[in-house]
Amino acid sequence: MSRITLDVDPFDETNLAAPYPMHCRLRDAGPVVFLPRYGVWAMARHQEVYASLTDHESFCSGRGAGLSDFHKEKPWRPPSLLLEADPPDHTVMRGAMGKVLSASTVRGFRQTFKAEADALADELVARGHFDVVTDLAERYPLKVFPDAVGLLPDGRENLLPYGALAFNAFGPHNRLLEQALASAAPVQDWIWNACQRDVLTPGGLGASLWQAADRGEITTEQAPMLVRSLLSAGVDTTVYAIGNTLQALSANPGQWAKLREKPSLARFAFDESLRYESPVQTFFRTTTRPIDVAGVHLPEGEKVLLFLGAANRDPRKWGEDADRMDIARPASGHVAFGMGIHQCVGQPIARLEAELVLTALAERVERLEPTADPASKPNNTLKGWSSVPVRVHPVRFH
Ligand code: OVP
Repeated sequence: MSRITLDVDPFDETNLAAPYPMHCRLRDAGPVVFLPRYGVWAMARHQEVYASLTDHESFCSGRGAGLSDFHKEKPWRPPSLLLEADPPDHTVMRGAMGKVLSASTVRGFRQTFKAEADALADELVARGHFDVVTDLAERYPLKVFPDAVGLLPDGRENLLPYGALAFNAFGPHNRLLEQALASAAPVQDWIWNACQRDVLTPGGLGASLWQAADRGEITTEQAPMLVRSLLSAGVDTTVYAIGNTLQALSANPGQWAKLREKPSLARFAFDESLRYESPVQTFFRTTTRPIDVAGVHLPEGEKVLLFLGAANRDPRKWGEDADRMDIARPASGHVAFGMGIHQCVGQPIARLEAELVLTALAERVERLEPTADPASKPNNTLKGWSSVPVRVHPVRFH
C-alpha cells in the first residue's frame, strides 16, 4: 500500500488548543500517515497506537520520546533513564522506580494526602468561587507531591517551569519551546541540586531511591537521575489531570450529579476524564527495523508520533459517542498512561491524588458552575487549561 501524507502541523498553537478536529482527520486518513512538515509518521487510531506502545522491540524509546532523534541531535538534557531508555537498561530502572512507587508505599500517603485535600476543599467551598487550575489543580499536587518526594520548602516554584520545559521539549523548536528555554538555566540547576542525596528529607521517595543505590540495586549516578524523573513526570502531569477532570465535570453538570450521588465513582470519573481529555497528548517512538503497519512500509530509524489523546477518542474503539464524557463508561483500555513496559509508573500516586480531590469536592459541592470560558494553556505535549473559573454551590449539611 502506498504512503498517505497529510499536511497538518500538530504543534501549531491552534491545533494544540483544539486538537480534536485534526485528530479526526488523522484517524480517517489511515492507520498510519506521513507528516511531511516534520518528516515523521503518525498514528491516531486506538488499534495502531496500542499495538506500537506494546511493541517496544520495533518502536523504541532510547532515541527519544520526542521529535528529536538522539542518534542525530544532542538531547537538551541527559536522557531520562526511564522514559528515554530501552531494555535491558530500562528494566533495571523500572524495577527500582516501581518498588519506590509501589501500591503499598502509596497507601502510606493516604492519610496526609486526604487531610490536605479536605482542608483545601473546605477553604475553596467557603470562598464560594475559585479557579480550578490556579487555586486547586496547581496547589494540591505542588503541596503533597514535593512533600512525598522529600524536597525542602525553598525553590518549589521551579517545579512547574521545569515541567513546562520538559514537556515542550518533546516537540519541535517552535515559539513554545523557545519561551520555555529562555530562562531555563537556573531552573535546571535548581532541579539537579534538588536530586542530590544531602538535600532530600529522610523517609521520602527521593531518599528511597538513594537507598536503592546503597543496596547496590542501582548506581549512585543513577539515583539522582531517577529523582529527576520523579520531578519531571510527577508534577505537571497531575496538575493537568486534575484541572482537566474538574473542567470537564464543570462543563457537564449531569456528570457532576452522578459523582455527587456516589462519590465512590471518583476513580472511574478520573479514568474517563483521562480518556476524554488526555493530559499527555502525544509521545514519539523510533522504528528499530523496517516494519509494515497495516500494509504500509516504514523504514528503520523513522520517528513515529503516537496520538494518545486521539486514540482515546477513536470511535472505532469507543463508539460513536467517543467525544462525550460519561463517567459511567468503561474507560479501561485508554492509553492516557501509555501501555506496555513504559506505562506510567507513578499511576498509584496520580490516582490517589485525583481520588482524594474529587471525593473531597463531591462531598461538599452540589453544583460546580463555570463562570467564564476556560483559557487553554499551550504546550507541545500537554493539553490543559491555565484558568477555569467556577462558582460552587455548597451541600447544605456536609
Ligand atoms: C510522562 C515523563 C515525562 C517527562 C520526563 C520523564 C518522564 C522522565 O523520566 O524524566 S513520563
